[in-house]
Amino acid sequence: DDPEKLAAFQARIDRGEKIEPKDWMPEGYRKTLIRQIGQHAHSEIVGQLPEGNWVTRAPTLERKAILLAKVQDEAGHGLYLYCAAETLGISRDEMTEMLLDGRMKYSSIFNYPTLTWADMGAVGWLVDGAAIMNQVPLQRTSYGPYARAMVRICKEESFHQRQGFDVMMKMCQGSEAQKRMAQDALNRFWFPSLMMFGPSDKDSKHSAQSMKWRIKMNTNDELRQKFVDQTVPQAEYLGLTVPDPDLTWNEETGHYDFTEPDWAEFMEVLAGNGPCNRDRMEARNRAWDEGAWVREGLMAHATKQRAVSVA
Ligand code: FAQ
Repeated sequence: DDPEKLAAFQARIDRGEKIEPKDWMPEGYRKTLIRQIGQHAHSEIVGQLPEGNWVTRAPTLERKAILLAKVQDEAGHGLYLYCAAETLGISRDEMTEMLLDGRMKYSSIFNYPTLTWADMGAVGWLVDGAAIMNQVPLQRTSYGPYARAMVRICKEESFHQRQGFDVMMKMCQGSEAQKRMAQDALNRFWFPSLMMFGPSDKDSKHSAQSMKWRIKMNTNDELRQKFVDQTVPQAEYLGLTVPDPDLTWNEETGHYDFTEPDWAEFMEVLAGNGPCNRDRMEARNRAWDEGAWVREGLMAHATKQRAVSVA
């Protein structure tokens, strides 16, 4: 890229201007955004699977309606995000194919199973909680379509987080067995939720450049710390124990000290060897194959309509 153009581009970012689809941008900026927005979109779509697992088994009609609405919101988020990525010159089909053949990732968290109803509480409370922590600052990200998509997505994610906390509250006010289920869900989802923020800053290969371009507004460790600080008092309120014996409030820093997740496990999950990676990819591949006739039908219809309007 031409150094003068690069400098002018960086100056726009530094002034806090939004970059729009038709503006000049460095190839690396475009590629990073496609990677990050695409990964985010795929996460929303794959993220429907662990919760979809409980739609037919929700304990009441009301809980079922709420869960169904949440899962539908996730489909909507995926679609907005694919549209935002499409403004960068890639198609949704291309991104889907890249997900299916392993060239693109989705969030590690969705490779963990949802074993009990309490997991619906833990996913809403912790997974959506972590998602919000990451996404609220992204409302100010430098790429216009991404920033605008985040505004609506964050509103819906807040509702998701509250419904998860509400499920946890009910469980924690319930029988001993229900409390044990809630604690077990927290035990299993705590460290995987901390992994959602990505590797520690010293191992994050993209953070420095992405922050310079304001594609990311914070480092992975900053957001992870904020999440821990926010979530620990919520666990206390629920009467649950965070599964980290070394978790302590640090008067000096004004933050909690906590144990880092097991990064070897994180790398294994990223490499495709988490508990549910194969199931998730199989489900997405099946949906893609079984939906082929719909896509073909729509294309045939569109071609016909075009022919009619030309004639
Ligand atoms: N999982 O250099 P960095 C949701 C990869 S919320 C998988 O630090 P970066 C809502 C990373 O891609 C979840 N891969 O990378 C919901 C890179 O690999 P690459 C989605 C991960 O991009 C709730 C490598 O590691 N949210 O779905 C993960 O600067 C409930 C090096 O890492 C977003 O995507 C991970 N956890 O920072 C839905 C938010 N972490 O591509 C349903 C937007 C890192 O070079 C139910 N994304 N990697 O091969 C971001 O903010 C960033 O992309 C990070 C990673 C922070 C995730």
